[in-house]
Amino acid sequence: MPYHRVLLTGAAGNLGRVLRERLAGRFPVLRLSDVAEMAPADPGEEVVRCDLADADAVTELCRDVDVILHFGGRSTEADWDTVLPANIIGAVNLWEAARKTGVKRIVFASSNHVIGLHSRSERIDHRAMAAPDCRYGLSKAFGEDLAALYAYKHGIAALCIRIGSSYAEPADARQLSTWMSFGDLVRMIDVGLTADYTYEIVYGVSDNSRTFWDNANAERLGYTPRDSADRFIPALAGKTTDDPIAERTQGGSFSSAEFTGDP
Ligand code: NAI
Ligand code: 15L
Repeated sequence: MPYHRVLLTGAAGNLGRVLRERLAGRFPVLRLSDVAEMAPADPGEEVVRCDLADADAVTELCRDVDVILHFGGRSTEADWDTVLPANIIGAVNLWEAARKTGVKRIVFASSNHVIGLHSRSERIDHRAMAAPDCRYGLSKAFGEDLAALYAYKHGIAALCIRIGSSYAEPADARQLSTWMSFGDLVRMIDVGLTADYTYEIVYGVSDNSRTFWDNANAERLGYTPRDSADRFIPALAGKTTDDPIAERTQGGSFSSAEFTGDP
């Protein structure tokens, strides 16, 4: 891989810690960043504490970086005072820093909550209209559009991965549709690092027979998932909720929280 220094934001988080372990030794330098404390640097690592809302600090963070894996930010619903600086100001700062420092590619951890208000009866692909199910989902939709601006206008390629539910194992009936194994997450990141594209949206999901999503765009780019939530069907198929909005929509409980629309 032609990259010398790879920057991972969100390195203290759940997926950040998984990626730190699984990407170890893959690049000459893995620069790890988060606003929270991280374990000290191992050989081949740099650890840089940085708040994404601090534009000057983010510009310094991006110096001498070849590619960014952007996993940092608020990862669940919250009030605007939390979502705005972490995910909207933070994304603006990151893409602007990338432009200023000459970074040419960003792999973005977007979310299924960009399209969470679509019904589970629909099978949608990457071209479906955005239907954010919460402020957090809207901030990810903004991140995707921001990535498009910088891709088409400034030549910073972006792969926006609308991650479903990435955990060691699926936890409930919904995640039989949305689960992405850690192995498949790394495989998708590899697509983001190596495929030839300017701007793409894909779904971050394993090969689940109950998927809500047509992920042909990811397959076209070279993604071949090796895992599936299907072996958990007997244990989890009955693990539904008694919340009709959550059960009807792809975003689940993110959709139903604060819901005051037409049920
Ligand atoms: P997480 O909440 O465990 O990790 C996010 C990290 O971002 C945290 O360590 C946090 O300290 C850091 N962060 C928050 N605000 C920041 C700021 N202002 N400046 C710098 N760092 C900041 O979340 P997780 O599960 O590891 O997810 C990683 C990314 O993937 C997130 O962007 C999330 O939205 C996205 N994602 C995750 C999914 C999952 O199933 N885990 C599903 C869909 C998207
Ligand atoms: C997300 O975007 C969240 O970051 C994660 O915590 C999960 O809840 C996931 O979506 C999901 O939809 O299961």
